[in-house]
Amino acid sequence: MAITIDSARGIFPQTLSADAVPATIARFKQLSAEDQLAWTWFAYIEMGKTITVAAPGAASMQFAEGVLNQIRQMTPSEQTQAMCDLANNADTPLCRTYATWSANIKLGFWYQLGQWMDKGLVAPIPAGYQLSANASAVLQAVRELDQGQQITVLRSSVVDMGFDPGKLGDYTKVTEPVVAPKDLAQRTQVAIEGVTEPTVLSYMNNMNANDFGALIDLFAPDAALQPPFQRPIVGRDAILQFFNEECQNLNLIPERGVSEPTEDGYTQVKVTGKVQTPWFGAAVGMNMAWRFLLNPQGKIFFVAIDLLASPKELLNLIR
Ligand code: 45D
Repeated sequence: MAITIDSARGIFPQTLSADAVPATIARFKQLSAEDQLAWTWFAYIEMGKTITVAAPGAASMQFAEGVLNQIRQMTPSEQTQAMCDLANNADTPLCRTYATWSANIKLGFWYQLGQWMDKGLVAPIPAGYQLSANASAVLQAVRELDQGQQITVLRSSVVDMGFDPGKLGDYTKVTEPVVAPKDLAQRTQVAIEGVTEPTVLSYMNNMNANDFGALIDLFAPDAALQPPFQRPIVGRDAILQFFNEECQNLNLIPERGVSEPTEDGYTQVKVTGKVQTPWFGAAVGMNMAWRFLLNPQGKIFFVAIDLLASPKELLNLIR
């Protein structure tokens, strides 16, 4: 049977990803807009007791500045309304602008609003706000996740707000500028116990160096990359765009893996390890797996990135 992207998605079927994450997100989405905002506030405050968000770089903030200042000048009830509109995916000019932003700009925007809410410059969640029973249950559910899973739920609550980008029609996406790749002298080299495929090692090293030009050269023209809990991104152009928009300054720390030949001269490789996001740095190591399918030329035909169900999964290299 010929290898397709669909068949590739099923390699290393024993890999247990963190299903609790989409399950929690689905429950969160059922809550009212007010509850969603209060829930996010409580989750964020609680998370902040153990880990803190790093202040976003100046570059990522400047794109949201106009809208942030607009919100700051509103009356408190207008501010609350604007935030509820975002949570409701309403069709307002502000929600439409929000929809054009990359994930990092959305996160930076809320990071700033959160600080202003804390200082009382923007309408806070009313003191004594009572979460509904459902919202309290969802908050309890998120407490039981590991930190990597918690920040993934929080990220998704932010990314899914605003007007539906699919309904915007033609628009220009607002993203941070692409950073220059790291100097050769500053680059680090990973070592992966059990894996020697140069393509896999180069994948990790180039991602860590923000060298997306060299990174995309490792992919076959018809390749696909599947981020956690998402559909595969297909084709080199789309994958490169994703790298530029969403993959700057990640820290990939692969630990171990297995590699074996499969049909038609292809090779399948599974690697497990940690990933750190620039938002939390070394404070949060997400437990991840990479499932690669390399073509006979050694190019990446498919790679899935999974957030793992538990640290135990780091040792699961069963084929
Ligand atoms: O509503 O190999 C308030 C790929 C209350 C690429 C608030 C990857 C009101 C290939 C508190 C103000 C990318 C797939 C809101 C690897 C309110 C590859 C604010 C993986 C919203 C490895 C809330 C990368 C705030 C991965 C400010 C897995 C919340 C990256 C902030 C994962 C939340 C990155 C933040 C993650 C969450 C980042 C900053 C999970 C950041 C999460």
